[in-house]
Amino acid sequence: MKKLFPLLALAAAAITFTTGCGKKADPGTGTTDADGKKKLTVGFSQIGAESAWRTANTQSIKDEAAKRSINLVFSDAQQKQENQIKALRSFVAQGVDVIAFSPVVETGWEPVLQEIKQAGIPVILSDRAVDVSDPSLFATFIGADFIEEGKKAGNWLAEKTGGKATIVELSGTPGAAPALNRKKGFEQAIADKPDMKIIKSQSGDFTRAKGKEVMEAFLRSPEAKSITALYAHNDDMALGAIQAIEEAGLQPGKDILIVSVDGVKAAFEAMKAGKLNCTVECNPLIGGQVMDLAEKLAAKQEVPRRVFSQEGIFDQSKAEAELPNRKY
Ligand code: GYE
Repeated sequence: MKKLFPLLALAAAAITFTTGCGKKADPGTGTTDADGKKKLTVGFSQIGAESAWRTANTQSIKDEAAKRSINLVFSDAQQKQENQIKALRSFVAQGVDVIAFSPVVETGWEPVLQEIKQAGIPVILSDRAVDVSDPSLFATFIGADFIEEGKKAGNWLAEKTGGKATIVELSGTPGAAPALNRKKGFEQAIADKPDMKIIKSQSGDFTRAKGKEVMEAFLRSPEAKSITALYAHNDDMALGAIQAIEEAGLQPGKDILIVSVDGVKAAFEAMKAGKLNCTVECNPLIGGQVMDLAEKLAAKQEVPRRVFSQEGIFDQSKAEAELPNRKY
């Protein structure tokens, strides 16, 4: 990997030469800073742009890299694992200093992580975890506690309904850590509530469009009339479902109680309008924590294996006061 740096430096110099026309190199781009010192290069493979959460997360990563003058090689996988694997391999080929990525699903990463390990590049898992048997395949995982989020959603609904609800669930991308664990946590929270039942569960792939489509199907099913609550693994799917519920002539937030996860601005607006009842916060603004870890790993310092992001829970009563504070 070391051998590639002179090449990259040369390429950066060539770009400066051909585009600069005598002007000074922009210190925010390229692989060297204004004094010609080598910048830290971080390869980041993002899942896609499936939700407002993801868009805020991408922005946070990019902003933080720019702020620290880190050379960020960013790649968007459009929600496909194969694209992420390609991006990771290209980071190895480019000889980046640190690799960070947000794995779309939990499994299937061993071969590429092995290649990265052989190249001696430290790996940060950002936001989502992987399921691997060899713990040395990544250095650290920074992200939320998805089981805890699911529990918070389940506990809130149990309290709100006095332990009585006929629930439909919109789950996230199949095989994704937040989908698996938000389901698990919610089920744990309602396990001792015999009158709380999930009667349907289907993936809405974390998108608004799919959330709407699946909710429409739920509302066309023979059990439609019995539905009293919706649990959506993210706000975008809940917002899509709200549209479907309204189009079916029902009142979201009243005829069907809705609890979701993320805490994006649009969810707060929907709560203010009485259409969404509760959102469990999941903080996407982890760019600072990711870049802290990248800098430490590049400097061969020790980092914790697990770093948590902080999160809260908000219902309609807190929505209006919180709305102006929302940054995503
Ligand atoms: O909740 C969802 C996004 O991995 C925590 O991914 C993230 C989830 C987030 O698409 O909106």
